[in-house]
Amino acid sequence: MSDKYKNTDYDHKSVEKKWQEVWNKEGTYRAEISKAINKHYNLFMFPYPSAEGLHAGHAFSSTGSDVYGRYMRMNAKNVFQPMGYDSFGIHPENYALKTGEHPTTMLGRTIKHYENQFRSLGHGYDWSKTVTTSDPDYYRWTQWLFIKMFEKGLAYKKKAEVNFCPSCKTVLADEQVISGLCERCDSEVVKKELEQWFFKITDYAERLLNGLNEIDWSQRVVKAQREWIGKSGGMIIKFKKEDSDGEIEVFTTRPDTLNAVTFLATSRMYEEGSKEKEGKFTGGYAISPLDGRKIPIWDVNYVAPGYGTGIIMGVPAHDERDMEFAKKYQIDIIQKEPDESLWQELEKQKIGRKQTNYHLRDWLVSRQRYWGTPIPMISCPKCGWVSMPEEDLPLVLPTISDYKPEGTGRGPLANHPEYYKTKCPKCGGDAERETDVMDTFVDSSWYFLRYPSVGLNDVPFNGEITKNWLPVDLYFGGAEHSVLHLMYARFVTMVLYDLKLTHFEEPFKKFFAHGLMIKDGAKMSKSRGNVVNPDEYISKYGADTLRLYLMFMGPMDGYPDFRDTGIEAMQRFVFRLWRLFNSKTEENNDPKVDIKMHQTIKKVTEDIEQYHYNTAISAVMEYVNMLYEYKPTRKNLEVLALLLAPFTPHLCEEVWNNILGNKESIHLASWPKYDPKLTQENKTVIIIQINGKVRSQLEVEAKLGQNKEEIEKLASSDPKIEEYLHGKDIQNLIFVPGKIINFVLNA
Ligand code: ANZ
Ligand code: ZN
Repeated sequence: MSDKYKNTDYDHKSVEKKWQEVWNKEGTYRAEISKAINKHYNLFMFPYPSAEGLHAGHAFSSTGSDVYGRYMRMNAKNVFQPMGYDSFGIHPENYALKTGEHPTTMLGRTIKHYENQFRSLGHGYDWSKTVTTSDPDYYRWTQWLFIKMFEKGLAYKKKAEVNFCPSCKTVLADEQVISGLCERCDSEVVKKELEQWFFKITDYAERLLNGLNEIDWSQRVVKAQREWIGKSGGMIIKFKKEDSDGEIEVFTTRPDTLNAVTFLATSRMYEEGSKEKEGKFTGGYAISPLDGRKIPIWDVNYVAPGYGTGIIMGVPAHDERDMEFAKKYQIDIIQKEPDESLWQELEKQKIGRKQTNYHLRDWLVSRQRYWGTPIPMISCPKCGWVSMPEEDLPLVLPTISDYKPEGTGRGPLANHPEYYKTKCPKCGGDAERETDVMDTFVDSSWYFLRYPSVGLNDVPFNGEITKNWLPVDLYFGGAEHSVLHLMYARFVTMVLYDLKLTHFEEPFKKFFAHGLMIKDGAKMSKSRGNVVNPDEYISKYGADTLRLYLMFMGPMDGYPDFRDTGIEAMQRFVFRLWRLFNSKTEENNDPKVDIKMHQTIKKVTEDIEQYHYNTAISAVMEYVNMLYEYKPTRKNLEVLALLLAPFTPHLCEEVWNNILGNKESIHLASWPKYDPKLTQENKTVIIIQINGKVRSQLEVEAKLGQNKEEIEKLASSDPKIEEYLHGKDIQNLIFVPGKIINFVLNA
């Protein structure tokens, strides 16, 4: 063991910088793309570079993904962990408008900063395989994808009433309208009739639904996708009009309630997000097919056009919305029990026909903005819509300065004849390019296919490489993408499968939805002034302390609370680790320590596999306590370094090389194995309280749990507890053997 560390404090700045340079130089995290045996494709959702840099939420979630990737690498997996930038779209464009720069200039700066931050966090990305969606080398293939969609009849243009945000001056997909308001700026969304491009995702509704049974995803995300697809089995029922030969068809999931219908309602007054039910009697009547009753026809605001037939049968007795409406307008209410036999009856008499409906709508992919992938379509007066020849791609987005949206219903490119005036690829006559650009979700719908093939310029993704590396083994990302990005990526993958370009229908075998980090008990926001800038914390405490603290705060899928006092306590723990690694080792110690070591390996292994990083770290802390008490063997320290390597990669690399004297990177070393004979437990859990409030817990040998002094010692060195004790006097200590230890502190 080297002497030079004795009594020296741990200098995170020089250690972290040194190892980041070494990893970069030696390509420690480069995947061997050509050698795909035992592969693990570890993907994290790439960010929008639409601010000066990453925020602490990114640091939290990306560390969660990195820990898993590092763990898999130490388990002999050939890990591929890339990073890139979702750099087109309204988020970066708005940010550029704010800073008064052209998006290209702005992104040149911010992307560099994002990359430096990812590096300074110590993440093990393969930087030789990065994608930037606004780069022509990338978006030429997004355009290629659009053309494939068009050729397959899955891209079409139609006049549609669309959601329009007057403040963002653009069209929004249904998913981007949250109870009538724009998801980005909260302005009230209005309806506009515009010609729009759509992708026919509805053709895939049933497959998108069935595929959910095949994948291992966070259950809340699966549930959100099911609901978004919204399959319902129902019936279309025909009503005759009273005064003409006309017929009205309604869609219902409850034909068994037809005997209690008292009105029909059309969608003619439909409004998005309105709460109060409104309506107007049309003056017309229909005839109930069951008993010939006269049924008034109303126009109402709560029936949506474009779902079912856009007309409903109102059954106040069995439907709450209809009841509310009927009461308000004094429409009859008939109390009759539902009649199951009507399902058969109505079909037999040809009054009704069974129909399956989906809530899923076609994906609106055109945007009247500037900063997006240009749509490679040409409108010819003779030939109609013609796609560009593939060999002419990329269709480069021109650099223009008047890119601010005007809200006229046409994008800024429509002011640039030098861009849109062209010739028809079919007949050679005068024609015009589409001036809308694509929704950013098209860019991100296929980026995971590009990563392993980055550098190949003649194909979007190489067949052999794709066969070897896809699907993604673990996708780590935010639950807010449950229905947009994750649905679109699945859809696009299925289309490519049908085109025989991929061998799988589901792109992400596993998806883990991480939680959201908060600060001092509240959501982070600029107005609250509680936004955590990871750079400051890395500089003050080091990336390892930050990583360890982020992973220790709470469950990865919860709402962990970031507190400055917490990270300070974690820094003291990191120093404690450092002193331990630098202490003298023994050749043999108490057999208890060996048992604890094997139990810790088991616990950390099992916890990491379930992303329970916080409890894995707690187990390591208990082990550290024991090593302080009994003096470690060299083996004990080796195991400690290995178990912590995914969490504190720099410190462990330093220890591995310069204290334990190994030659290769700890991150390429093997994960420790435990001996099952040594891990059988006889344990109790001691609850640790501060002033009667539960603050942490200890898992200890049953016998040890009876010992007041020992438990006091262990409990006070738990960083969560240390944080409370720091600088305070203990007035009283209450100990219930085997159960509770309560520190009573003065105020
Ligand atoms: C009569 C009835 C009686 C209904 C009852 C429900 C309960 P899901 O499951 O979402 O498919 N509906 C049909 N078309 C609609 C539209 N365009 N806008 C708003 N509501 C519409 O729900 C289908 C049910 O929602 C249909 O069944 C219809 O109301 C209503 F006790 O018909 B029901
Ligand atoms: Zn033509």
